[in-house]
Order: sequence, then structure tokens, then C-alpha cells
Amino acid sequence: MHHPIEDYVVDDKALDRAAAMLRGAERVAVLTGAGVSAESGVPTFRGTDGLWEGHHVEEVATPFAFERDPKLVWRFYNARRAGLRTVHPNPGHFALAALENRLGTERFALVTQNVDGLHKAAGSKHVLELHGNLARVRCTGCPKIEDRGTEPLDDLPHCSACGHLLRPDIVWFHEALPEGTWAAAEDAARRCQCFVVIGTSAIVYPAAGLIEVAEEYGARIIEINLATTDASHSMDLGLYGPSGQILPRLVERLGS
Ligand code: BJW
Repeated sequence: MHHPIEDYVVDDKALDRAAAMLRGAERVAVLTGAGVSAESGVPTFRGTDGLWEGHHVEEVATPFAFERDPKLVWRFYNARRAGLRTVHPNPGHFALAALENRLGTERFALVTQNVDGLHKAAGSKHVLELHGNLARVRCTGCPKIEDRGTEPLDDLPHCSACGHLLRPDIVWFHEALPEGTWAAAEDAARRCQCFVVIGTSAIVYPAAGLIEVAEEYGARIIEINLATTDASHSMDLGLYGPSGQILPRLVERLGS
């Protein structure tokens, strides 16, 4: 069970060390997960609020579930898409957008497992979305991919071009990540001198493998999370508390 949010104390010394690691890096890469959006009200996957109608994400986010019961899977995604209408980026998203601005896109990469679009909504320009995006749909019969925002879709939406069933443009379990995006994320993990891992349980691969890549290539690694994770043993520094509070303090410390 997590502490109430006001219980966390991240001391100035730890923030100073993290800021020094960021300042000392020619290139910085960041990997975010559901925790970065938790303070916006988007439920995480593996928290106490992580079940949807009694289903674990592993039961509804697979191509097999979609084949077996596309209505159920669309119900899950339509509910998630509807949920996006009322959520907004939090100070953690804005701090990461400010960090990109400060370093420039040559020196900064933001890799996210999130599908909620909140990094872009906060002003991050170059976001590598490893697991797709909730707003997009793609056809199961033709190459059409469309951004449908959060508009309500039919129980079983069909493609306007070829009539086949549409699916969410999301990377489900057992599916490959988008090739170009993955290659760019791996490249960023290899080339950075500081890798910051924020709000992810770090159990879903291949995304979590980026931490190992960054470690292997010699980056200093910082974890920002409410609690330690499966990847904490790889960290040079852990800042434990809500990312929406820690990130603005950290980025502010870098000055302009
Ligand atoms: C806060 C906070 C606050 C909270 N501040 N922090 C064994 C070994 C290796 C791999 C596998 C394996 N067994 C199975 C696999 C494969 C599988 C996998 O990794 N499974 C694991 C569960 C073991 N991976 C796949 O299937 C991937 N594909 C693949 O491997 O393909 C092979 C292939 C190759 C070539 C051709 C064909 C196939 C695909 C994975 C796609 C995952 N997609 C999902 C679902 C999307 C559906 C959707 O969104 O609707 O993406 S899974 C789900 O988990 C979602 C997330 O992006 C992902 C990661 O979750 P995340 O972000 O870490 O969230 P949580 O909830 O787990 O953690 C939140 C964290 O935040 C916690 O730590 C909190 O403490 C913290 N927190 N509030 C800071 N305020």
C-alpha cells in the first residue's frame, strides 16, 4: 500500500545529486510509465485501481482477447478513451516539456509507455510512444490509421475505407513494438549519459529492457517513483515520491 501523497519527503541533497547528474550529461533520455499520469487521474495498471470490471490488463490487452471477444475489448478501450476527456497534464508532464525545451531535441529523448497523449498535451514535442496511442484506431483489413480523439465510437467500429473491423492502435501483449520508434528509443538509451526512469513498475518488456541498455552503455540512472521497483537495483539514485511534485523541483534546480 502506498503512503498518502503528502507523506513523502525527497530531500534537497538527493535533488541536488540528481540535478548534477543531469547537468553532467551531454544527452539525457527519460522513460515514463503510468505513474507519471497518476496525478492527472489516469489509473495505473498494477495499482489497487488497476482492474477493469474485474479483468487484469493482461486479459483484455491481447490479440487473442480481441479475436475472442472484440466487443469486450472495445468496451474497455472506449471507457479508457472516454476517461481521457476529463484529464489534463500535471506538473510532472510540464516539467518534462520544460526539460526538453532547455536541452533541445538533439540532447533529449522522451520515451513513454503511456498511451494517454498527456506528454504531447503538456508541450513535449518529440515523444517516442512505445505502446501506441488511445486516440488512434487502425484497420484490421487495410493500412488505414486514424486519429479519432476521444469521440465515442461504436461498440464494434468499422473502417470507412474497406469495412473491416477497426482496432485500437495500441501495442498489446505478444505484439511487436513499432519498429522505428523502438529503434529510436534504443538509440537514445545507448547514447545518453543520464537515463531517468519515471513512474513505471519496469516489468513489461521490451520497454523495461531500455534500463539495461542504458546501464550497459554506462549512463547514470535515476528512478523517480512512489516506491522501489524491480529495476531499482540498476539505479544510481532513487527519488521516491510523486513525480508530479519531484519533477518540477528537479527541473527548477537546473536553472535556465
Ligand atoms: C508513481 C505514481 C506517482 C504510481 N509518481 N510514480 C518474460 C520476459 C520478457 C518478456 C515477457 C515475459 N513474459 C511475457 C513477456 C512479454 C510481455 C511482457 O513484458 N509481459 C510482462 C507482464 C512480463 N511483453 C509483450 O508482450 C510486448 N511484446 C512483445 O514482447 O512482443 C514480442 C514480439 C516480438 C516480435 C514479434 C511479435 C512479438 C508488448 C508489451 C505491450 C504492453 N502493453 C501494455 C498494454 C497497453 C494496453 C493499454 O494501455 O490499453 O502497456 S501493458 C501495460 O503495462 C501498458 C503499460 O504501458 C505497461 C507498463 O506499465 P507501467 O507504465 O509500468 O504501469 P504500472 O501500473 O505497472 O506501474 C506504475 C508505476 O508507477 C508503479 O511503479 C507505481 O509505484 C508508480 N506510481 N503513482 C510516481 N504519482
